[in-house]
Amino acid sequence: MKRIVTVQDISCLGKCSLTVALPIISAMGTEAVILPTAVLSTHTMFKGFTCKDLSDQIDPIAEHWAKEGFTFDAIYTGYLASTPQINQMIDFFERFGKNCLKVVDPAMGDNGKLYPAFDVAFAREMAKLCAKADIVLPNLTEACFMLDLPYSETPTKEFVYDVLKKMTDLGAKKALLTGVGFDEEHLGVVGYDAETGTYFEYFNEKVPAKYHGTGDIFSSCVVGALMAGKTLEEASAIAADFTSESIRVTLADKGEHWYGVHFEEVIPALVKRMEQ
Ligand code: PXL
Repeated sequence: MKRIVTVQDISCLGKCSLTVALPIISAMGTEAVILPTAVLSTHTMFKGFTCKDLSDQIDPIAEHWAKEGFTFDAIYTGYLASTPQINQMIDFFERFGKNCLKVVDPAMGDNGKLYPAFDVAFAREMAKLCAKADIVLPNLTEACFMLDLPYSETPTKEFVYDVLKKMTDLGAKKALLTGVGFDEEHLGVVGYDAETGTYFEYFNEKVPAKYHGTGDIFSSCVVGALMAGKTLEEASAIAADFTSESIRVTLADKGEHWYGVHFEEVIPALVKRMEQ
């Protein structure tokens, strides 16, 4: 069985980061080892959330794993809790990253804004971790902050292609931009493979709602599909369908769960699709 390690926070309530990565990656048939970056009462879109930064645990945990001789098929990083953790992850890549797929979701913002815990300096540092990755999975907000480009709600295809090219110019081999669309009716993902110089895209019908944690759900599903042997293009389509179906079933619940989506209801269909 493939074994990955995912590095992100535990938002105890909020349907994001580790509480979605674990069930999704496990359901897709890969062992998910976790390295928590912080424990929060909820994600940071709630008022008054608590947050315990776990930076001081990262190096001792990595040290123990190295002593035990553990290796990973992939490292997947998500929400990091503070700037020093970016350098800790660069060290972690050095230590465990050989013969291992390195996937970075630079989770730090959406809709043109950074999340409350972050600033522009954090985004610039995050670009350095993206430079060390095989695959980066930013949304347009995160990519624009890292590249110091103006964010647009309605980006042109040329702009999206340019952003992807610039993300890989940082050093990553492949980049996927999530949550982009070129018309009012569709939303999806556009990818670029710098090794072959090719772009690809996959869109679904746009669902008129925004929920938290959907980026984490998408990225977890991409990692799960890659570990199951799918290409990045196939993994993008599987993850985009899973995320958009999760949003659709949540909408039917009359907004009761504004803070996250009912991805649980779509897991059986995802497992079936992975068997094909
Ligand atoms: O879904 C991204 C995310 C992850 N972790 C925490 C967050 C957010 C988004 O707000 O606050 C703690």
